[in-house]
Amino acid sequence: MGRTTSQRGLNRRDILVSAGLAMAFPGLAGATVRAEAKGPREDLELWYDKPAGPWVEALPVGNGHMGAMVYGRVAQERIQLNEATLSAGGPYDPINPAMLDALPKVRALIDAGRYKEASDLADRDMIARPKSQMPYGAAGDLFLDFKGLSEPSAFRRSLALDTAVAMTQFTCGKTRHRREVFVSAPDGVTVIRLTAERGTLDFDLNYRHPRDVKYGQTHYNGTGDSLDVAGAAWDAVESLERPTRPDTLSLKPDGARALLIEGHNASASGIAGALRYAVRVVATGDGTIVAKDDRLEVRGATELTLVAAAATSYVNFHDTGGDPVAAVRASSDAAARKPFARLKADHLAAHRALFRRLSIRLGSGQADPRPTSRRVATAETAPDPALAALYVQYARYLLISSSRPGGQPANLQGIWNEGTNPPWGSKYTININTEMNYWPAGAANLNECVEPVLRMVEDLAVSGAETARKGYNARGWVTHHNTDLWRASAPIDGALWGLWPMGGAWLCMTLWDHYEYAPDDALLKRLYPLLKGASLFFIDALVDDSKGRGLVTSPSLSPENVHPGGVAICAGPAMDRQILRDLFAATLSAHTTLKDPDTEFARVLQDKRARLPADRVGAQGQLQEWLDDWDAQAPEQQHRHVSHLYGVYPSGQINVRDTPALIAAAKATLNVRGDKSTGWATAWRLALWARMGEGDRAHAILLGLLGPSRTYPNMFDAHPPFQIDGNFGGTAGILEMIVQSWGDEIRLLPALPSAWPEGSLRGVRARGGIELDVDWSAGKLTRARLRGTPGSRAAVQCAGRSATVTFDRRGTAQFV
Ligand code: FUC
Repeated sequence: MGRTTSQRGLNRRDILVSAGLAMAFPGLAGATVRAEAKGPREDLELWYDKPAGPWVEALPVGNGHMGAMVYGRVAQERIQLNEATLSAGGPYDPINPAMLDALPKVRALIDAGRYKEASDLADRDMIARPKSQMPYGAAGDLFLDFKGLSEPSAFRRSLALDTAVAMTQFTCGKTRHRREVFVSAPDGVTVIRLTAERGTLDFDLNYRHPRDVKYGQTHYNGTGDSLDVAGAAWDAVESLERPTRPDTLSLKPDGARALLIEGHNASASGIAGALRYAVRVVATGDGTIVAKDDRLEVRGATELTLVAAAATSYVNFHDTGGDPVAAVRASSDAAARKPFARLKADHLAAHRALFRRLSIRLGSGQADPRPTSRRVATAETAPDPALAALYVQYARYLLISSSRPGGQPANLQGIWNEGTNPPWGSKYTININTEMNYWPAGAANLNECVEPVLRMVEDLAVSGAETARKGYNARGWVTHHNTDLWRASAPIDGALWGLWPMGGAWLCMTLWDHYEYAPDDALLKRLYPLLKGASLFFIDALVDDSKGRGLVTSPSLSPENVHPGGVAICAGPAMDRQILRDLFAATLSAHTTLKDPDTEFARVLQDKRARLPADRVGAQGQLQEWLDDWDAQAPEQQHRHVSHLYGVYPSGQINVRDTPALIAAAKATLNVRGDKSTGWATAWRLALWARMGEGDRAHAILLGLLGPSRTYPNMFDAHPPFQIDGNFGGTAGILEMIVQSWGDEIRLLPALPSAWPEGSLRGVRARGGIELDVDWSAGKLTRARLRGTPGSRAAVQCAGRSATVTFDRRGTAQFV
């Protein structure tokens, strides 16, 4: 579709996002916010009738900088904290000094079909030192140890997605307790508000240091009401673990009503911890508040507000010289001076400016009256369309809470992680997982949440230029399958996983997609050097295939999948060719739009693009994962990664309109791979079937994703264990069932499942900077309103009917 700018002033209900946010992120300048309340029957709450037992029952809150998990326990409330830059280690360059010498030898072994030897040599001489990257950590726990409470009645804890407030309410004796927790983006602090009606609040606030935890593969396999949550007893109390406090940890009063915690991050894999961190908690309210030794004591209060700030000395990936104590003092004191009502009002406004842009109703929209955990427990067997809609809004909530302009991108667990030893280091796995985190951002009308990825890629273009030069003697920049807070870009873990030079290129496509959803000249100017640098690397690093089939990446692999040679290392897997076709096309498009005078670069890039081998259909009618037809002999036939289907989704290179033969081959591949996989891999299968127009198949897969083997009671995605990508990928897939935009066309209800005959989706976005409201009934479109740039046009189609709509003076258009 034509290049358009985001619509402005289209609607009286629209309000502009704050100028500050717009300045922080140029792509946002023209974005609008709908302050309209959502449909009256939208179900926007997670709720439970028991306190959280395990971590995956606690409720997440966050502002992209701080995250917290709220347990809603009675006698001892536990609020587990995270700070987005509290990772292990410090600045480091892990490049293997032998890498460049090994490169031609590894390539020659691949050409000779001696894959095992190539893999062994790459393991020894190309994989980084250390071979692991730095894990994300945790910022410890706040414990509120209450005195004199008894077994509660009328217990309820909830997370309201429209307010981003976690609430716990219960009655002990005559006293009604109410606890609210939110993380404010405008004030940069976690706010904990406690009230007691007809009674008092008497507690000590304690802190437990970050520590290793046991990550269960907790599997909520229940289908009945009793298996939904483990829960915690009302008087459950966890240990403060004082005897194991690290020597580097200090807890002390910092003024009469404040507690200051200072600590040091961990070392990992021989990289010394270089960060200091600080947490500061300030109490305001009635009663007696005293900071004493390592705690805050509160007695006889009826209303109390705790503000908690957290910071580290991280400035950027090569500078750890910040002052976290000054930072937490400034933000916690400023917040503590504001009345609670003001803190909450500012938080609500900032959250709703993003959250209220989209509403979704599937089915009747009536909220199921059961606690959320019980809905999840039966989701696979008793379809609950409103739970699918809630899943979409929860993912939007999670993205807003874990990825905001100025912060870090959402990592494997968003911003929420319990211990210092998380699964896969809670890093950025960029052979699918980080990209998947951002799949829904454009359609879900949360473009500015992509801003942290833009800044991460700007960092990677710096660290990755060193890796390109030292490891490949190439220009431009390269990043492999994983990165971390320190923007490490060399291949890690082992040749089976790490030797894949496409991570940066795929991240570039995440940014390009973002640009397509919200076209903006300033953003394009910022993207172009990144695209050009990523392309330059491949101009230098692509080699001729040994069998004359064109230009290939070598060494590379089809992410994490072993071919019949018993290893993953190979040349020119399908996914690499598909990503490069997209990367080069985007680079050439930007080159033209921005009138880059470097015409030689464009000529070379066009030539290289034309020489990338085309997608191939193999002997089983499948889309070939590798250049050779190895698929049927690959040891793991149901492998979770479906990398060679990148071309179908998230890309649109292979699609039902232009390449039906390749779509048939993609279906053959997916039928062998199966519908059930890890959380994120299930979500990818869902999005693929949706993109191919198979709504009922996509819906069947969705039921598995929403059920208790892939969704925890707090609705976090279960890989297992918890990984947030499934929440985001699943949401992208659901939206893809209702509205698609690819190949310069918008498709309405392209994969609507029979299970959702009624519904509406308002405020969804399409590529080209277009926003839509879509309603349907009895499986048929009843209303489709579009908003776009006045005078521009958009091609729309639904159920075989196509039309080109023109946006009027007010930027509105109607298809139905
Ligand atoms: C990739 C996947 C795994 C996991 C990890 C974080 O390596 O293959 O399943 O998601 O990333």
